[in-house]
Amino acid sequence: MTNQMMTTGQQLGRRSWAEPWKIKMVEPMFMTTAEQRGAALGEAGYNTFLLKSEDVYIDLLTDSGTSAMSDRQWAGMMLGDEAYAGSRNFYRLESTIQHYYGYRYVVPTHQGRGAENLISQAVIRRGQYVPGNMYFTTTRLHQELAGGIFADVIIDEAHDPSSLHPFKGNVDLDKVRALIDRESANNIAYISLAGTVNMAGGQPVSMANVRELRALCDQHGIRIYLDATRMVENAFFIQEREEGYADKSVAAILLEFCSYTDGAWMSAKKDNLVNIGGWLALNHEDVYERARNMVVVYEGLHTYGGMAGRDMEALAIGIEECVQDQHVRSRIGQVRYLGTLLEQWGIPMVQPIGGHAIFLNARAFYDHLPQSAFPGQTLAAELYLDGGVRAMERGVVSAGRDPETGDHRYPKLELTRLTIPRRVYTQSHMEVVAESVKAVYDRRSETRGLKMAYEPEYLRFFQARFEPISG
Ligand code: PM9
Repeated sequence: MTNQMMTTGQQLGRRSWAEPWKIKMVEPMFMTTAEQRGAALGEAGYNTFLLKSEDVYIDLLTDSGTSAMSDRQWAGMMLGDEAYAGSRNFYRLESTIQHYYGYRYVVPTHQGRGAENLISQAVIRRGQYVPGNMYFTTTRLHQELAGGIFADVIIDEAHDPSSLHPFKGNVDLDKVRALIDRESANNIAYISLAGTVNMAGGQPVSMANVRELRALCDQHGIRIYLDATRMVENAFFIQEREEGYADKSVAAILLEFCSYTDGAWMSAKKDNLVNIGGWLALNHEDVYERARNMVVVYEGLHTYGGMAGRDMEALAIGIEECVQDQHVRSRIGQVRYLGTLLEQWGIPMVQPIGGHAIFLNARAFYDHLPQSAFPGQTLAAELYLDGGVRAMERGVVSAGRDPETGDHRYPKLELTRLTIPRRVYTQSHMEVVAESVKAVYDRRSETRGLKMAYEPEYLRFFQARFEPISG
C-alpha cells in the first residue's frame, strides 16, 4: 500500500477515531469565483467580519454560535415554556449548570458578554486591578468600562508561539504575588482566569495551577472568577496531559476545576453547543444579588436573561452532551487533523495545537511585513481570496488601543485563526482548507499588507475597514 492510500491512523500506527454522530440534515454550500471574492472582499473593507456569509465557502471565522445542534436539542426546542417569568426551562438549565459546573447560583444572559458586563459591574471598584491569564477582547473591555485595569499574569511561554509547554494558559503566580506586593490585595478586584486561553491559541490551564492559585488567593482574600467558555476543552487537555487525571472523566475534571473558583461567566455559544445563550454562575450570595438585580436592567428577567424558553432547553441539553468524553475527543481531534496537515508543509502556527482552532503565526508567515501592516488581517484576507475560506485576525487589530496613551497595542502574538465549529465540517473540508493555506503560503512573498481606513471606537476588529498597501 502506498503512503497516500493509508488512513491517518495507519500512518501513525494506531486505529483512527471517528465522530460520535452521523449527519441527518445538510445545508448546501456554494463556491464563488475569484472575481466574486475580490469584489466581496473590497466591499467588506478587507475585514472578514464584514463579508456576507453567502459569499463564504468554508466558514472558520469563529466557533461561536456556529455549532450544529443534535436531534435531542432540536426536539428540546419544541418544549419551550415561553412564560415571561419562571419558565420551566430556566429551572432545568439552573440545575444542569449546578450539576456539571458545581456553582450555587445561576443568572442567565443572552451571551457571554452579557455575563461579563454583569460580573464586571458587580465586583470591580474604579481603579482596581484585574489580573488575568491573557486578555480577551470583550472581557477586558467590560473590565475597563467598569473602571478596572487589566494586568497580564500569564506565564511567558504563552506569548511564544513555538513554546511546547503543555499548559500555556497557566497563571504565573510570581506575577500575581508581585502585583499584590505592589498594589495590595485590596486593590485587586478578582483574578480573571480563562480556560482555555483563546488569544494564546486555545491553550489550557493545569489543575495544579488553579489549585495553587486558589491557595495564594485564600491567603489574601482574593476571589477567582472563571471564563468557562471553553472549559470543557480545557478539561480534556488535563485528562490527556496531567498526571493523575487519565482515568477521570471530562465531567469530573470540569467539576473539580470549577470548585477552585468562586464563579464563572459563560458564552454558551462555544462549549455548550448552542447558537445563542450565556450565563453567570456564582457561589457568593452578595455578588449573586447584585448580578440578579442588574440582569433586569441589561438582559431581561432573571429567569430568562435574554434567552427564549426553547433556547434554555437546548442549552441544558447541550451542556449534557458537551461533557461527554467522546464528543470532546473528536472535536479536538478534528482541530488536530487540520493542524497536522499544515505541519507537514512547515506552515508556521502556534504550538501545541489548541482546543478550538489553528492559530497561524502570521508574523512568521509574512516575515517581510512589519506588524503595522497588519499581517494577521492580511492573511485572513488572502485566505478568503484564495478559496473562500473565512478566518479571523487575532493580532494588533484585535488588541486595540491603550486607553491611557491611545496608541496601538502591539501584542507579541500576531495570529490568524482558523476556528472549527463543532459538529459541522468533515475531514474533507479540513483538507480543502489546508490546501488553500498552502497555496497562500507558497505565494507569501508577493503580499504587501494592509492599512487601516476606518476605525470604530470599541472592539475595532469587528467593524474596521482596510485598504491594500500598493507598490
Ligand atoms: N469569543 C470568538 O470568536 C466570539 C467573537 S469575538 C469577541 O472567539 C471568551 C473566551 C470568548 C468569547 C467570545 C467571549 C464573549 C468571552 N470569552 O461572544 O459574547 O472566546 O458570547 O462571548 C468569540 P460572546
